[in-house]
Amino acid sequence: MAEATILPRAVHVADRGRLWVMLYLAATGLVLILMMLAGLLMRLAQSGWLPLDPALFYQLMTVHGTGMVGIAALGGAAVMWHFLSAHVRLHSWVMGGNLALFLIGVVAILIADLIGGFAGGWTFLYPLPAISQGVWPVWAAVLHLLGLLLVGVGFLIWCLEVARAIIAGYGSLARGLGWHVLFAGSTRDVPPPTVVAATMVAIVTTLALIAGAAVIVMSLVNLAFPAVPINPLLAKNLIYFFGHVFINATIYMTVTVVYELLPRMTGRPWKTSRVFLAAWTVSTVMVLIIFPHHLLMDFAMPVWAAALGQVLSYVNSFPILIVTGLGALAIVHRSGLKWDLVSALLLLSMFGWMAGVIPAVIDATIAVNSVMHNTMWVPGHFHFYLLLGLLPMIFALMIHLVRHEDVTPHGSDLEAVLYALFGLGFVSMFLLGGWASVPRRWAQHLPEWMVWDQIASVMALGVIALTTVFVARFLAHLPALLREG
Ligand code: HEM
Ligand SMILES: [Cu+2]
Repeated sequence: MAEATILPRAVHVADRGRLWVMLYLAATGLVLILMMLAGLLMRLAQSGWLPLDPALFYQLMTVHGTGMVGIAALGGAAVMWHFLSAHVRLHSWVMGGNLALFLIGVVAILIADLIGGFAGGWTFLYPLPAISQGVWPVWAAVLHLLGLLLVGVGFLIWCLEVARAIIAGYGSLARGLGWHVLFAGSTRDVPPPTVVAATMVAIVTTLALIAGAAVIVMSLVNLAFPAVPINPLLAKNLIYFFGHVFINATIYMTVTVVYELLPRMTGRPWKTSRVFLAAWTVSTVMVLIIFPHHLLMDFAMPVWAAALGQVLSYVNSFPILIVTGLGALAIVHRSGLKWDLVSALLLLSMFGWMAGVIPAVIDATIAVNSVMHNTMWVPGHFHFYLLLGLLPMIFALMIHLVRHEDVTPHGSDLEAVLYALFGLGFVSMFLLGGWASVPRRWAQHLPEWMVWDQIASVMALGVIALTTVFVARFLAHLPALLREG
């Protein structure tokens, strides 16, 4: 393997940032398994196999949705920081500060949801937090939103540090996106793919978090002074701008593992082409403006916004997917890449991301959305790209960090194959349910729907078992890694 000779192994240099990356990954792994178990409980309840109080179902749904989105960001932050720190100088205390705020926020959210009974969903759509019809007290809604705010502030500081480091290293965010190369044909200071992705993430996540914080503060004011109303359409726009951009950015964080590891494993560098830069710039703009695809059924929205939401959703996903997918294929093709657990996870992630976009694009079509809106199709599409696209990227870094040789032991790639099969089975059941118009977010299902719920429960068990194998491998080596670091 040419790994050590072709590219600098700067990321392997012991430093404090590395320690934080390890702790992030450990926290990600543990919370991930817990949240998956919460998901399993929900699926078992829908299957009719587990009697679960509907109020508890919605609390678990809120904990699961919020927790998973948070964990996607935490794991994504670990991956991106790990690779970005080889290209720019980052202050590692920011990682510690963000983790502290994250954990305090998580405790607040767990108390608010599981003890206080808050169950307004991860989208906390106004005016639901304030109007619970007595299901949860006001303090629970307040505590949940405060917890979210803490997590958001932590990530905002984190994003600003990433932006600062890129500006210090490359001159400006525009140069981080490679505009001097793209528009002026410069060949100097060409940003590597990881820097381009990180620049995009810093820009869009900062904007998302500001909108999120604004609407959370507005909701908190409304909870304290119910006489002060919020324009519901404004609140919904802010929430879905925040939610859409934030969760989308997590996969732009994790994709850096593909840009960095595939080249090392094949000895072929991933060059930054102008097409690559153009794709990232186009997506930077579009990911910010396509969120109205979450409001296609809101008649109060202007028609042009819905039309833009549909058309741009088609265009948005493809540029980065194509440059990443084709780039990965070009690097892997006849490279002699050894088939092991890490390479299998990376290739699975490319598949999961690309295939997962298809049901998303279908749902962003207004004519389809009128039927599919709020059916199981929606969790079908996002579980697809998060479970089979985003998570394998995070697992790939975990396993990469603990393998002693350049490849993992022979046969371990079977674990990735099994994970893919169980995962595909699991998400297909959501999609099939959606196809049959089974509504999403229903604690209890009709007997006709239960067969999909039951198969999904069995598949979820497999997904959880393999996730536990990946995470346990990482955790088992963690003490040794921390001592090295
Ligand atoms: C074994 C793995 C998993 C299981 C069993 C599971 C199960 C579920 C179930 C049953 C629902 C509710 C569906 C409904 O009736 O509307 C749900 C919703 C959700 N899940 Fe998962 N899930 C898993 C993994 C994930 C992962 C990996 C993520 C993200 C990284 C995720 C994010 C979400 C989100 C954001 C929601 C929406 C909650 C809401 O509607 O407010 N899940 N999941
Ligand atoms: Cu969206």
